[in-house]
Amino acid sequence: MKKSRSDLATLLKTTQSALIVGHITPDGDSVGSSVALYHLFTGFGISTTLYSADPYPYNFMFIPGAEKVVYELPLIEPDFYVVVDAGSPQRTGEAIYQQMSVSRKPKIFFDHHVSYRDPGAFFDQVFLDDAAAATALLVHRFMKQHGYPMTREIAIAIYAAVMADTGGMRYNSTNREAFAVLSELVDFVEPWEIAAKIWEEVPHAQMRLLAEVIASIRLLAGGKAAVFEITRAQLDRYRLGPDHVDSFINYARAIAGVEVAMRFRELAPYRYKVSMRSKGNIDAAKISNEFGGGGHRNAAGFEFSGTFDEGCKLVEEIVARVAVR
Ligand SMILES: [Mn+2]
Repeated sequence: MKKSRSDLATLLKTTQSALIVGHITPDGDSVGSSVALYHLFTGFGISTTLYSADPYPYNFMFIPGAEKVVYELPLIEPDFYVVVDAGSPQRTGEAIYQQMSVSRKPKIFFDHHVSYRDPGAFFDQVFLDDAAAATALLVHRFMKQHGYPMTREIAIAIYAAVMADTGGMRYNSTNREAFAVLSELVDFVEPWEIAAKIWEEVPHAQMRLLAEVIASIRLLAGGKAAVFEITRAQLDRYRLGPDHVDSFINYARAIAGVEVAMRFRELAPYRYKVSMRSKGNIDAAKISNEFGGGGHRNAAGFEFSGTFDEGCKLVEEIVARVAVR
């Protein structure tokens, strides 16, 4: 027998507890969307666990409520689960994915990634729109739809998430809805303060590593691709985590003539997490799908086995193939 489908608005009135999870190596949208829902749920009197498999990035910890995050799964199961911004339920992390897979509790999905084909098979209710500039905007739509009042805490979370996923309203995903929602939220937040918290609290060690990385950028495919590596030794030397190097790719992408920037971050010997940012004509999601990864048109990623030099060779081939127009 097919289980009856649950919807979030009803769950908020009929349940006592919830667990919210974003994706592994969380970004600002994952954190902001999670925290916004955390405040919404606790406002309904729901005991809410804000869970993450990986640490929240340091520059989004200023969002009120982000400090509530826990990195251990609670022993008691919640009445329902919410997954945000993850692309697929697997990208929430191994432990939580296993738990949700065997659970009969309702599961809700908020996302704007296109890579996941059949969310209805896993989730009871799906808020999915790949035209949304950030998952947090889908949270905002849900609140609007039900007339839930905006608060300062929720506004900060949503504002920060949208700023993060649009690169400060600069990326291709930036649209009318993003501007309209931020404009509405200005009644609740200080825009300059949020921008400063996200981008202008850079540790000195991070800036020094950035200088090293910028000097190492390789231009490939006739200058269409900018590629660089971040090794584990470098992160160790500067005592930095992956969240400190997330923004580096934007400097590679900013070089004139570059259509796609790729960052090879070493996970283990001969194993890299590759992040891609493209400017316009190159479809990053299409490239990453070939490697079993996913993402958006202008921001995608995958894992790569081999040396950095082998990776560069592959980038040359791929870009030569996809950059034809
Ligand atoms: Mn997102």
